Amino acid sequence: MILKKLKPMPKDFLWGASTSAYQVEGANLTHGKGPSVQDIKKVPEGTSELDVCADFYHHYKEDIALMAEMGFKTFRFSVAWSRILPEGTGAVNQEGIDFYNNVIDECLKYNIEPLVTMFHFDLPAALEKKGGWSRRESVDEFVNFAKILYENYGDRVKYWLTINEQNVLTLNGEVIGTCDLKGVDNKYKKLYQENHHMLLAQAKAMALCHEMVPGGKIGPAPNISLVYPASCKPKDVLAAQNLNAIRNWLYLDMAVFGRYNNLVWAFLEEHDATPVIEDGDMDIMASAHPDFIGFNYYSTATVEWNDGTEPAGRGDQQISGDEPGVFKAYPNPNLLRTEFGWEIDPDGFRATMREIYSRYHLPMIVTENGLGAYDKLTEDGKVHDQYRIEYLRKHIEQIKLACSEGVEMMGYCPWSAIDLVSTHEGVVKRYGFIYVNRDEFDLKDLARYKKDSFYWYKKVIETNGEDL
Ligand code: BGP
Repeated sequence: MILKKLKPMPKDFLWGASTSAYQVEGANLTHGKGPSVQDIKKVPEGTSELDVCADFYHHYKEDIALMAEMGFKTFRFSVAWSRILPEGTGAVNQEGIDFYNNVIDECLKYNIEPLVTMFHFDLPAALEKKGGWSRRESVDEFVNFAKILYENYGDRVKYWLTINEQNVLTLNGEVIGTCDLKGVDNKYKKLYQENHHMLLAQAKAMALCHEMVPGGKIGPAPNISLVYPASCKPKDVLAAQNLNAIRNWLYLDMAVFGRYNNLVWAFLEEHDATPVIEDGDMDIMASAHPDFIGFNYYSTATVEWNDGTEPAGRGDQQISGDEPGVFKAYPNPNLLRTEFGWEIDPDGFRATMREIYSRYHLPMIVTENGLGAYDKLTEDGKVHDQYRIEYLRKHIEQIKLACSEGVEMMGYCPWSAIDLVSTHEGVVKRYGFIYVNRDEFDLKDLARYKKDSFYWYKKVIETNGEDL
């Protein structure tokens, strides 16, 4: 459909951007914080440790002031579970509670609505040592953490996200450093049991939010990429449906309808990997409801039929691996790629928004979207990131089109508000509107510089998306 008359963006549209605790804060083993799985993982060769990152822990006032200067209506950040509870359960670290109190108050000072992710890839290492999400106890541990967050911040935080990219945790945990499958007999059995516990924890946390936070709104935050068939061969269409179910719909069907997607269930039966479901679990899943859907979007995925004769292949958040007998990744020849090999597909963004909305009919907020690049700081302190502006402009255009087509969009939070450490590609893969002056190993002065995209996004927000 080509629309000539676009509707204006919703008046209270939440323009903002995102970060996550372990990638931005630094101070990872100080101020009472316990280690998380990210702090004990083997750092990929040639990339920095997480002890400093962008040093948001010490720069948050300056950084939030810059976000306010851009006109942010919201700021999505995550709480490091092990900063609040160094052991994952038990004693609370008051300094951690205070830190996020300060961050929240600083946002509110500028009328920036905090959008808080409860868990973004950084399970406390103490819990991981006991078996992490594979244990049934992990459900209560997460709910206990959620309760502490609601008690402490629920008077000021209205918007909550449960688990960042649970689908990436399940499908690509080894790449992002959240799990180790060496020596595991049936990886599906392990991963989907953990996944079941996370789904249950999410359902309970959503219900508890509605009980404890007056006017609180909560939703999931999976990474959703619509999957295309490589051709119109019927078998390629089946392969695309397979990956759509495994990668996307399992998570949203469960969050919204409280039921297992049938294709995924059949896949798990086939691999002797159905999770143990205790009495009452499915009632809990079915009775919890999100108020909105948060989702991260970087690109679509394309797959072809896989007859099962080739071995499995590994991908990352955006590059699909191969699953024998289920799907095989297919590089889309119609799309350009970022310097880091991720496909760029703004039209696919609209297709993804349309599809999610037609399945679930809930308002949506984009919790991540953006371009990782090797930005360069010029001698006069500028960063000319026209490529990022182009990327974001094309994606925002698609939000405007989707809104005009009746899709309910609440907000847009690109990744990332400020430069931070990538999940597995170091500091050199930058996403921010704000440049942080450091290299992989040379911390320099950590000074903040406004990139060209900073001024551009400020104008976009000022005009509520009219002036792109
Ligand atoms: C998402 C994660 C983020 C973020 C982003 C970019 O999967 O939620 O934490 O890092 O991807 O990925 P990367 O850092 O690998 O470029």
